[in-house]
Amino acid sequence: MNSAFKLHSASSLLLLLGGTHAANAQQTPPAAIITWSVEGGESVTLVSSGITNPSTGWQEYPHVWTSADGSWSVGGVTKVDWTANPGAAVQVKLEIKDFGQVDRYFEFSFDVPICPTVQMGTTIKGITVITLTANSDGGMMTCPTDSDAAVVQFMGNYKPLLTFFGCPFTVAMEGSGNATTQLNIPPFVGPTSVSDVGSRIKFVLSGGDKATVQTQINVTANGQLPPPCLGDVDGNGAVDGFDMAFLLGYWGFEAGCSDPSSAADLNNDGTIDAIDLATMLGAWGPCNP
Ligand SMILES: [Ca+2]
Ligand SMILES: [Ca+2]
Repeated sequence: MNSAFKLHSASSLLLLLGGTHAANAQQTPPAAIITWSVEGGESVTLVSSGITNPSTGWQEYPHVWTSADGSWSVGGVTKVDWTANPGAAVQVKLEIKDFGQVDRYFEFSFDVPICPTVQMGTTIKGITVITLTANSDGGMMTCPTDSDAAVVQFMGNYKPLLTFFGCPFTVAMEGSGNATTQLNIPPFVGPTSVSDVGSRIKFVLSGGDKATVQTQINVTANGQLPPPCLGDVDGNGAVDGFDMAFLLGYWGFEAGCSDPSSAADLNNDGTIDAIDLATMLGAWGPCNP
């Protein structure tokens, strides 16, 4: 520890003793990654920080896109239930409209962070409902012809977990109206830990028609985490000097829930500050003595 760090630590303690607690700030959520491509064109990646719905506590990532010539549009929202800790729920709704006269190939992916990470083994289940709304000429949704195509593929930790609706796949209507197909994903044992959930969707939609894709994925922790020891950052069974040095080393940091520094954000308000230091001092000593 150099002298500058000691000085910094000392002034931090003085700040604690003399200052007032800052108002709780909303924790900065990590970004979701949403990617789309139309007609096999270059993929467009959107990094969205989203908003927290104050009434539900869910994190919501809205997304709306329209083509430059107005021939197609995509709208929807991805929602993540962080309050389900130690599990998580993810809902995605996409509405795709092809206003033109030609069939178009749409491709989407999304990856949303789960905070905190679900650990101790996971069980995953889900459901996808695809609805085709056809105009008077009828309509059709099919999967593309490339060999790796999947109409819906579920991801965890950025790796494929399950692939469904492999080609050939068709939802068709004669005349105007709706055609719906539903996919239930029975519960299955997932990865040991899951830090993000996503899906991949590819299909061709006929001109003049609309498709709605709604997906829900639930991740449940199989095991029980050991009882928490607030302030024991390194998990050595005591709140001690290492933990204090860690906290002071990240003093003033904005701690996103996926950042290593978030271990020192003991009150989960997104900032490492005097409140956390006071909490640590209050818990000083062995865990569960
Ligand atoms: Ca410790
Ligand atoms: Ca804090």
